[in-house]
Amino acid sequence: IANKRFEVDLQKQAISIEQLQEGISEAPVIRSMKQALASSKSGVIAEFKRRSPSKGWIKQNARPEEIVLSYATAGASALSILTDEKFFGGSLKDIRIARPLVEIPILRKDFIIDEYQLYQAKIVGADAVLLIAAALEQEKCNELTEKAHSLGLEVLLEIHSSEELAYINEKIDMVGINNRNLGTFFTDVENSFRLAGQLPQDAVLVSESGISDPEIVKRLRVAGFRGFLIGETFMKTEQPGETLQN
Ligand code: IGP
Repeated sequence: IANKRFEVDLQKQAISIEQLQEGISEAPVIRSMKQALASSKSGVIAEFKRRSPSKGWIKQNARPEEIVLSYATAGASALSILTDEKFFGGSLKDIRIARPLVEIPILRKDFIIDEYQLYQAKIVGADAVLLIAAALEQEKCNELTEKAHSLGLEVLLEIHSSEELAYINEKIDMVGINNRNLGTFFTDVENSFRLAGQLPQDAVLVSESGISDPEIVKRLRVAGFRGFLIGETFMKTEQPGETLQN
């Protein structure tokens, strides 16, 4: 079912869930991001994004063909691919293109509020999805987590403050602390250190946003973080993969 028209219709949510369900059996088996982070060396989740609300265009014509392989070769443990079109200039197609090029797990990074988006993620070959506590009622978040699991997708739950700790439960695969305030776009990695002590010891912890140098990664690792989600620091350079390598 992977033809050009399909891609456009999928993005527009113009294909029925029933039809997508048929396609799911053809979707690739998941590569566990949770395991990749728990076991691997770098823990870096390298992000592909062309623009952001805070920075505008970072790399308008970036092609996943050129960047994701260089991320993987440079030692990324996983990829994060922005599929939001309006704010991040991404699309589901970026995941479809990236999937056969790398073996590391791929996170669909988007504002997920509906199960349809989980089907989209699975169909194009994502292994995990982001669920943002600030964008979801707790019950809805639990529902989407269960649905994601039933489709063979893992969940990275994003929280930003201690008020959102209640969203964490044993079903969540990975917990991300966003260092970016979604209201002001201001980033402060200290947010990860502040919240680290309040998080379950056995959770796979990810620090997200505003990570700009290897020293910070070292300190985050000591604080218990296993994953480091890094976008702009790589994307703004000429050769994002080489920047990760260095
Ligand atoms: C990456 P940065 O500062 O390294 O580019 O950040 C990632 O954490 C950021 O893109 C992000 C995001 C999000 C984007 C974190 N949570 C939710 C969109 C939606």
